[in-house]
Amino acid sequence: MSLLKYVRERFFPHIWCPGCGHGIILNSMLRAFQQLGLSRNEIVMVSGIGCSARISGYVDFHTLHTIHGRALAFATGLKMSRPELNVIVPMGDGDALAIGGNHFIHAARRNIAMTAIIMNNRIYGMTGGQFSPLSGYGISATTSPYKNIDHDFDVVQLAIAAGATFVARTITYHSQQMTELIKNAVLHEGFSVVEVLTQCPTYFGRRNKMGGAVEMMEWYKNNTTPIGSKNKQENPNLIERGLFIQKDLPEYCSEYQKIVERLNQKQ
Ligand SMILES: Cc1ncc(C[n+]2csc(CCOP(=O)(O)OP(=O)(O)O)c2C)c(N)n1
Ligand code: SF4
Repeated sequence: MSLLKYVRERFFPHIWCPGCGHGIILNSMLRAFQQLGLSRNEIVMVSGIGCSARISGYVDFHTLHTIHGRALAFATGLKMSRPELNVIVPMGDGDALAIGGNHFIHAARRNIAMTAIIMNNRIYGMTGGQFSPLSGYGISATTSPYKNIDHDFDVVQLAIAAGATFVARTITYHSQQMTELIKNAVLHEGFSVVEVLTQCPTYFGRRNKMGGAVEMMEWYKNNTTPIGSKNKQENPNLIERGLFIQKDLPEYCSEYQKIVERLNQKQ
């Protein structure tokens, strides 16, 4: 069945550059919702600011396009008042982990049931290609013309350490794996994180001489491997992809509801 029912056709053509990975993520995400049989009214998409965050304009769910770095804070308020809705929060690496880093770790720690999708292109795309905390050492960006001397960190490890109960990573090349992971993330009763390594050919690719979108997708394909694979043992520098952790812990809204019920009984 067509995915068009989920899309606001009146807002097309979209703003993304040719070859940008954000469109692939939108596609995989919509397939996940369709396979779960979700209607438009059951989904709320909350985003901040960035090329990635523009995604919420193109989907015909309940949507909130909020402020840079604060999507998870808005989403938390929304989920607390309407816990029955599926809250999806797509964020760029800057949005989620630079200005929004504090909100990210605390949303993970609370285990509130929503799905954070980190669209990690390792750069600030929207504002012209400044380096982000995920760019990594030795990367060229408009703000590091002599190469970046900041080290990056591992989003998956950070999310697990902060308490996220579902943490996965994939790449735009593996769009079917992305759909599967997003489906399971949405079904998970707790804070779920899906990191997608994606290409920004306009800024990251061009400045770092990685070629166009196809070459960048090939780079990610060749430099990632399934979790625990033989390939990883032989090539420790490969980045693992797949589902890293899924565990059951009390969910924030349910715990809050228990307090409300306890107090109501007392009265
Ligand atoms: C409070 C605030 N600070 C800074 C900005 C400027 N700004 C807009 S988008 C952005 C970063 C975008 O990068 P990312 O979140 O990684 O998304 P991408 O555009 O790469 O998809 C910044 C710094 C802003 N809009 N608001
Ligand atoms: S600047 Fe980069 S992230 Fe933004 S739309 Fe273009 S390719 Fe995508």
